[in-house]
Amino acid sequence: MSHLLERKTALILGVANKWSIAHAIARAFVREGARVLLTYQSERQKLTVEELAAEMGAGKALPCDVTRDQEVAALIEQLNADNTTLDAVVHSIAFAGREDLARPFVETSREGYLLAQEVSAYSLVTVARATAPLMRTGGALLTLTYLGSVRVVPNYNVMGVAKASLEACVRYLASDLGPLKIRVNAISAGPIKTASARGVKDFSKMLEAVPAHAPLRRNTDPAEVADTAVFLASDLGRGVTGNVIYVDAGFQIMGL
Ligand code: 1JT
Repeated sequence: MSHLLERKTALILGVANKWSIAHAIARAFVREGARVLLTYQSERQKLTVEELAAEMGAGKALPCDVTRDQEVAALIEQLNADNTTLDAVVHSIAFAGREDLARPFVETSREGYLLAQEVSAYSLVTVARATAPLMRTGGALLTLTYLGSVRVVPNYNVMGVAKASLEACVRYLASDLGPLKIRVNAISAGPIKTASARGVKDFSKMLEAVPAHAPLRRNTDPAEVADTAVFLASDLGRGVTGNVIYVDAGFQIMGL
């Protein structure tokens, strides 16, 4: 089971710190022999992501705020200048206003709704369009989602609607990019205590509730999400596209 990603290059967007799901994915990709390139959102994150890249043996850290077209274009230009061919792209990016994850969903403002959609769903379309030409011999595009897209999970609110949109984007992109041998899939992870999740109202309560109901009687480990990402990015995943794979200790199958 070793070196499933030998001779592959992966671009990973969304490493913010060592608790990021993208960080676990990057480490697993390096373990499997991939050359890994990371991006960071702002100058504020530059040093942290550069240090994490060096620590895990990733190749490079490049700036890219996915809501700025010029930054996405500059990233692609840089990769082209370096003669980079991509085999895998991981999109692990989401944002919503804190107040929208605490008040009733019915109170969601137009601005809050559009912001969550832009950063959390439309950015996958941006990334797909920009990176597809670099996946010269085909490739795998992956994103992260959560059960709140298809079920009502208290407080997930506007993010649930954005993730529903993201999952639909996965299907339409898989259809468009399939002829180019680019596969597009999402991993629906169980709740994980990342920096983003930490600020969310009642998040700790949810982490405590999952083990009581999940078939595996425990929470989700970022390392097992990462191993599913390895599978999807590797040739083992070659027949899988347009899917949402649940890595959630089985929680999603339960009715009660
Ligand atoms: C964002 C945040 C996206 C938290 C997220 C997220 N995707 C999953 N989580 C964790 C989570 C959050 C809530 C939840 C269940 C899981 C924070 C803001 C940026 C985007 O509700 C039950 C609220």
